[in-house]
Formats: sequence, structure tokens, C-alpha cells
Amino acid sequence: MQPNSFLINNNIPILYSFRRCPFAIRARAAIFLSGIKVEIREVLLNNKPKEMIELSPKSTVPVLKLEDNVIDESFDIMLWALDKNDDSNLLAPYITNKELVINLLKRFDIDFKFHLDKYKYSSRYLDDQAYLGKEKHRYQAELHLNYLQSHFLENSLYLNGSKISILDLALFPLIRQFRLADINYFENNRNIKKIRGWLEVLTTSSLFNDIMHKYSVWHKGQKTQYFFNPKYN
Ligand SMILES: N[C@@H](CCC(=O)N[C@@H](CS)C(=O)NCC(=O)O)C(=O)O
Repeated sequence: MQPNSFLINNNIPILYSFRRCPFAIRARAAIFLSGIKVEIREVLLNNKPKEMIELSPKSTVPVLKLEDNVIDESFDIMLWALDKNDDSNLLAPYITNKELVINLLKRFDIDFKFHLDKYKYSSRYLDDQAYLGKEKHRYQAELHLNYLQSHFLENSLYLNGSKISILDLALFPLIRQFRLADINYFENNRNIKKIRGWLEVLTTSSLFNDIMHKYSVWHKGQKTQYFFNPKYN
């Protein structure tokens, strides 16, 4: 299978990405595993290129520019890539139980992220009327981790059983952020032992290494940088 064979005019897709962004990480993971080759444009969130904003005025990363379309939601980029090629059957839980996957995604992208931001970047919210304090937001975020652990990781290595799936790839970057907010707290937290083990497996994998490669920040006219999986290209 040649993953880029879907191209009509051989215009390689362009991915606007930010290395540390959890949403960009999940998109890169799916693109990498699909084997699709893209041009990667690393952006700075405080100085986004106008080319990206023109494509997607909401101006969040990741943004994927295709020959005839623009996809600017990370999970949609994952679905797009895996729909083209899914050798590892990563879509399995989405195919068998789409509702579960979507609900879990919403839980983490919306609710967990809401509390995560207030925990991780607490100083930004001190003047916010609804701000509960760092510990309370951490506690609220942790409730979601407890849920994930007891419903999905009790007896299995990955969220959908013994094999990695789109669920793991979509969620782990957000939980990695929770860890980074206070590594000591996370690593010494006995209540989320299985989450810790699961995150460690993912963040010490060769896949993680491949998708966290550092690219120089894109500016118009610079030499094109590509993001691809050598196994396919
Ligand atoms: N729902 C979007 C969320 C993407 C998102 O919020 N990305 C952040 C970076 S992690 C962003 O670009 N924020 C805009 C900014 O900081 O200006 C997705 O899943 O793609």
C-alpha cells in the first residue's frame, strides 16, 4: 500500500503543527501510523503564520491542508488519516462503538482539558471569577483519570484491550500534560497507578520519539520539511 496514492495532483498535504500541543501530537501519531507523508509547518502559537489563519480562521493547531479541503480538528485529522490506511487496526473501537469513543473524547477534550488548563496554568486564571484554585481543579481533572483507569485499564494494557488504538493515541497527549503540570505529584499518586504505567508505555515508545521530532519554525520560503514514516516512504 502506498499511503499517498490518494493524491490527485501529487500535492502533498500540509500539516500546521505545534510540537508540544496535545491535539497536534494526536494528529501526528495517526498520520505517522497511516504512513501518509505530509509537509510539516511548525508554528508558534503567539505568532501564527497568516497562511494558516487564512485556511482556518479559528486558528488552532493542528490544521491539515489537503488538495481540496481543510481539516482543522485534530480528531477529524486522525479519522481522515486512518481512513486512508489503518494497517494496525487502530480504528477498531471507533468501528465497533463509535458512541463510546466520541463520548470519551468529549469528556477529555472538554471537561478534563478545562480543569487541566486551570491546574497547569493556574497563574493565568487567578482573576477569573469561576477559578476554584489549583488543587480543586487538579482534583476535578483527576476524577476523569480515575474513571479512565477503572473503566478501561483495570485488566488491560491499553484502553481498548491488549492492542493500541485510536483511543490511546487521542487521549495520552492530554494526560501527558497533566503529568507535566507536577511530575512529582503524578508519579507519587498511588490512585492512578495504571494510568501512570499506561502513559509510560506510550511516552517511552519509539512512536512517541518519532512524532516528537523537533522541526524548525516555519516561515515562507524556507526549505520544505517533511513528516513521514520511513516504514512506508
Ligand atoms: N478542538 C481543537 C483544539 C486545538 C487547540 O486548542 N489547539 C491549541 C494548542 S494545544 C491552540 O491552537 N490554541 C490556540 C492558541 O493558543 O492560540 C482540536 O482538537 O484540534
